[in-house]
Amino acid sequence: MKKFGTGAGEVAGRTGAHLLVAALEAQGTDMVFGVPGESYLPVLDALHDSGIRFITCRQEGGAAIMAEAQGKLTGRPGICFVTRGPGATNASAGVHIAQQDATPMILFVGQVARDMRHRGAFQEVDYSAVFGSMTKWAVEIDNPARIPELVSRAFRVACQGRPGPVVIALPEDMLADIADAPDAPVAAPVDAFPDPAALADLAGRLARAERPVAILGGSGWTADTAATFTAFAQAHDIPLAVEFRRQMLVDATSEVYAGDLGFGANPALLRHVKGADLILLLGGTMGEVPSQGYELLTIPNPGTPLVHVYPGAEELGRVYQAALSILASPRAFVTAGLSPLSHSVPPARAAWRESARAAYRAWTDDVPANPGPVQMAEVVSALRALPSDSIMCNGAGNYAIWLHRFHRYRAYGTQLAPTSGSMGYGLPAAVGAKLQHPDRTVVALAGDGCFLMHGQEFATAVQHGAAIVAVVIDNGMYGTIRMHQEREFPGRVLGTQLFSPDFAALARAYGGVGFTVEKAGEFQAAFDAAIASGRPALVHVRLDPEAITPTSTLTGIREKALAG
Ligand SMILES: Cc1ncc(C[n+]2csc(CCOP(=O)(O)OP(=O)(O)O)c2C)c(N)n1
Ligand SMILES: [Mg+2]
Repeated sequence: MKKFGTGAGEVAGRTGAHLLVAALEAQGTDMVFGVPGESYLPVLDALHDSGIRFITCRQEGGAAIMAEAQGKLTGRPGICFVTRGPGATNASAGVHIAQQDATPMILFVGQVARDMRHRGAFQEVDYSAVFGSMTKWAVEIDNPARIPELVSRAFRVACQGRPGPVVIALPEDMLADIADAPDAPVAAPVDAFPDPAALADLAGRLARAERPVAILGGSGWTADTAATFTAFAQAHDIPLAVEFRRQMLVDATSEVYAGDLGFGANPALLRHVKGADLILLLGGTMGEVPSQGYELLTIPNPGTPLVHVYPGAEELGRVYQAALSILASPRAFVTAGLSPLSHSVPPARAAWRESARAAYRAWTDDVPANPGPVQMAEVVSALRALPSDSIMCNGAGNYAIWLHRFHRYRAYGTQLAPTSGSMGYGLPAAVGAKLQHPDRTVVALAGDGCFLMHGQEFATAVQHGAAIVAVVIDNGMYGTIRMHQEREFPGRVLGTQLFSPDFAALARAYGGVGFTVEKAGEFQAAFDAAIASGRPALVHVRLDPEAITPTSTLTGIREKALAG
């Protein structure tokens, strides 16, 4: 590392860029994602001599998503570097996902020189204004001596309470300035722990409940806490549901797992939630999607007694006035809160738990046959057969319905899926995940629309040796929107048709391997070969456009709408 001496080897200071890289190293960062820019050249130079790996990406949205995915997997902020203006606005795709998913993440952005600000200088952006509502904190550092202070604070802000993204703007001249400042210690975020009186209250409620349901969601979990809570639920016959895209919080083979509250949720699960006499909401918020458009619980009085456990006070009582609010992260609640909740189980509960479980099995065991030769059941069965630590990544599109409904997520850290419904997430998330866990199978499931939103990051996978497997479900359209179009304006198709490239050839052109599946019975062999190749691979699945959901066809939806 370049240091600046006043004589006899004495260190008088470091550049802002060196202070920044040292601050990241002090927090344990060993990998960052980004697209380079002239606005932060000194940082690239400082990274040159560091132990931090810079993953060069092709578009800042992809880079930010990779960082967000790492944040989801590790619980520590994923780090992304982008240039000012267009780099920052491209990266906003990942920042918004981190905000909605409560994922710790820090985006560093170049900024115009300090003496040029507020003139509309080249690529100038007011970061607090642009990112203010999308982040927990957006800050510009104009004094290099404050880098250790503000970067360590950013790590805390990103992790503490409700986790989320932080944006730090770095004026380019500041990065070259020299300052004398000691490194800050590693930020050790603190957890909110449950109040013993609240736990005693909850223990009484649980002991009396004949039809409890626990709904798990949010972030701030670990593999241990998720498994421990499931074991508690098993010992006490409490059915577990999860919020939208949080399937990995409960082992789907566990006898307490009752399914997910996503789009198109199992009507029998909704009946169980509505019929519950106690709802324990742990780590989630029952936002628009899990609450089925704010219909499942009434606002502000949820109707059913609700106990809400959440790591940020600002969320407790924001929408629902719970019977009992507990300020605690899922991790802290499970660590400190479960023994006081031990109780003898009312006899009615076993049947209640079994009925919720039976409803889940009936909804998810068998994948219905679909129109056309290639069967989505083949895709699901190949995914189910993967090792239980395999990581499934997806964006938005009807193709994801099969994954969310039928795949058996077995463990925490095996699902990367944006609750914000952001298309294009799966591929870059898979690259971030594979670089984090090179020994695991990482699958990016995408539609023909979804894949090309960040498809260029397949080049990043090849360049950095991330042997992901992309499975592209190609139905020749933005299927979800076409489905809504047929429902609302039957037969008046506009803007939803897609003409796509030969995806397998595209993967090969990038330097990966590609397979095409267009007949029944071909998928498993192609998928196995993709994994066995040990290289970034893509399986292009041609799906009949009529196969719009597991249980409906496009024509059926149109005819129903026309019939009025
Ligand atoms: C970034 C972004 N843009 C647009 C949308 C709206 N949208 C949701 S699903 C969808 C179509 C997805 O198409 P595809 O990936 O091909 O999946 P399919 O529904 O056809 O299975 C669109 C356009 C979105 N969710 N995210
Ligand atoms: Mg499609």
